[in-house]
Amino acid sequence: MARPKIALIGGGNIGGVLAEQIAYRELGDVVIFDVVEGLPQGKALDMAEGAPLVGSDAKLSGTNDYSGSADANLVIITAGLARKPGMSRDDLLDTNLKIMKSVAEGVREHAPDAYVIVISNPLDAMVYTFKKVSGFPKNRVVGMAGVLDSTRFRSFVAWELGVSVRDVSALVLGGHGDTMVPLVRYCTVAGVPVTQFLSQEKIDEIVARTKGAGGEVVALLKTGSAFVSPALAAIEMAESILLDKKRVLACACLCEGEYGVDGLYVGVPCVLGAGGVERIIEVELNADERALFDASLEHVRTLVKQIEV
Ligand code: TXD
Repeated sequence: MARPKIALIGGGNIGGVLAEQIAYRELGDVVIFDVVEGLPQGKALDMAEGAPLVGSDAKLSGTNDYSGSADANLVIITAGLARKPGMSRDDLLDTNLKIMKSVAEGVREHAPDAYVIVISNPLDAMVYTFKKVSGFPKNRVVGMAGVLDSTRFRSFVAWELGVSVRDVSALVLGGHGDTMVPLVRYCTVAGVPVTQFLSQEKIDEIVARTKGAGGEVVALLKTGSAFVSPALAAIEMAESILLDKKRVLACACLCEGEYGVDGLYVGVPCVLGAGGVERIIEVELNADERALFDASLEHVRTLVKQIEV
C-alpha cells in the first residue's frame, strides 16, 4: 500500500522542519513546493540523502510547479512572510493574503481532495481565506495555532514546577494573537488543577508569557519567527489525521453555531481523525472565560472583515 502523499506549500523554515520530520517518521512521501528556484529541490535532496541514517524510505522531492502537489492526500501550507521584530502577525495580512489566494487556487486545481492544514499568519484570516477561495468542505480545512499555543503554555508550567512536560495538559482557545485565551481552569498536572500548585501571580505571568511567546522568539532571532515548535505542532495534527488518532486538539476550525460563532475560523477543541475535523468539542466556559473568548473572537472578526474573498 502506497504511503500518503504530503505536499508542503512553502519550503522555508517551518516547511523544512515539516519535510524532515514527516519523511524521517515515514508519515508519508513528501513533496516540497516553493516559489524560490532550487530551494525545495535542494532541501529535499539533502534530506533524502540523509535518510539511510534514520532508516526512512519515504520519498522526498522538491518542485517549483504546483503540479508537483498533484493528488496529495494532505497539504500543509506555510507559504508567506514571517514576522520581523516589531511586527504583529496582523501586519502580514496584505502580503500573505495575496499569497494565500494563489496557493488556494493551486491546491484546488491539483489536490482537490486533500486535507489541508494552514499555518501561515495571520492564521485565523489565512485559514479562512483558504477555505473561501478553495471551496473545500470545512472538515478538510483546519488552522494550526492552538496546538502551538497550548504547547507553549504546557512548557512554561512544566518548567516552573520542575515536572515532566508529559504530565501537563492545557488548552488555549480563541484567535492566534495577543487575545488568545489560555484556559487556566482546565490546565492540569497529572490530572490535578494547576491552581493547586501555582499562585495566581505566577499563573498570570505564565499566561502573559504564553500570549507573547511568539514575539519573544522573534525578538531573539531577529530574522524570522519560531519554526521548530510550529512545525511539530502541525505534525501532531497531521499524524492525528493520517493515522486516524482522534486526538482532541485546539485547532482553528470553522465554527457554524458552535460556541455561538457563526461563520468564522477560531481556535477551539476538536477531534482530528481520518475525516479531518470530525467534530468540535464545546467546553463549558464561565463568564470570565466567555468574555475573553468573545474579545478574541471580535479581533478575528475585525481582521477577517479586512479581506474580501
Ligand atoms: O502558529 C502559527 N500558525 C505560526 C505561523 C507560527 C510560526 C510562524 N507562522 C507563520 O508561518 C509565519 O508568520 C509565516 O507566515 C509562515 C511561515 O513561516 P516560516 O518561518 O516558514 O517562513 P519562511 O521561512 O519565510 O518560509 C516561507 C516560505 C518561503 O520559502 C517563501 O519562498 C515561500 O514561503 N513562499 C511561497 N511558497 C509558495 N507559494 C507562494 N506564493 C509563496 N510565497 C512565498
